[in-house]
Amino acid sequence: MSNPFSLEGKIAFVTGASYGIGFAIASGMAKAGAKIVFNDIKQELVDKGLAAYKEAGIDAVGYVCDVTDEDAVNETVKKIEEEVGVIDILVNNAGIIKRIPMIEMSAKDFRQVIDVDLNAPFIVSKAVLPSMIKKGHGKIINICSMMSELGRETVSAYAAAKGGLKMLTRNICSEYGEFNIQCNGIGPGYIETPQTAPLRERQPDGSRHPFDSFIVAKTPAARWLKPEELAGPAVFLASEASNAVNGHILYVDGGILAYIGKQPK
Ligand code: NAP
Ligand code: GCO
Repeated sequence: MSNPFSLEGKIAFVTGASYGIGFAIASGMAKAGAKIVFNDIKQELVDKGLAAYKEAGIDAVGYVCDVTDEDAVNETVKKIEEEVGVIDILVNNAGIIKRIPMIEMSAKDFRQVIDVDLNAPFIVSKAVLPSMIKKGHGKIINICSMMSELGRETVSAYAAAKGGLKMLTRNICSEYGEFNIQCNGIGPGYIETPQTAPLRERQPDGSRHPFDSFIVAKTPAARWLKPEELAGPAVFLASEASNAVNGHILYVDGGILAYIGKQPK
């Protein structure tokens, strides 16, 4: 019996994966046998990503593409299909956040976050679905968030986008499950990446950032999680082992959603 967790012979397209969570997920998928394709907005970041993958012994293929630009996405998916092959696994990872109190946030800023974190997963999923349907299988994994379930100050646009991404995940499952396509989400907890670096910056007196201490108290393991800890769940959702899992958001949060938080001393 073949290994149901293997990704041998599969092509995985991970958006925004020059570094951070995308890079960690792509690296885990490569170790499971997948051929990795990724994109980033700037050539210099694609080059940086290619060097990092090479350093990790991964022969990845990179494309410059802004995931919010539908024409560019369609052109890139066409190029991937011609140059690498039909995409079996899509990870909608690319994302931004703007931490601004809602009443101070411009509509332009709000729209930009929605554009990258919600509209883009729609655009990229729409671009890869026809070939998945033709091929008779496909996996789409949307990188959701704690903010798919919870709100907090200053992240109104991001929470709206990630809440919407949870429902887009469920709708792709509902609309395309009959074509043997599984669409699930991963909801990471608080992960040590450039996106959260401002929340972990040491204070001028050398003490921990208040938000850093807050998250440590809200996480049962009393620590921030690492990007690499998302790779195993992503490989599971990308593999045949999860063919009966659809429309599910797998929270990889160290237990945050289950925990009221440590009582302050
Ligand atoms: P990150 O370090 O900021 O990396 C985001 C990546 O997305 C970068 O490579 C970025 O490229 C790329 N990107 C942004 N806008 C893009 C666009 N329009 N087109 C193409 N690529 C674009 O973020 P991360 O922490 O790795 O997060 C990755 C995903 O996980 C995001 O969806 C984020 O919302 C989600 N997430 C993160 C955490 C966390 O704690 N870190 C937790 C839950 C969910 P550039 O450098 O060129 O902008
Ligand atoms: C924030 C953080 C979070 C994480 C992640 C949590 O400002 O609260 O950036 O939003 O990025 O989404 O799951």
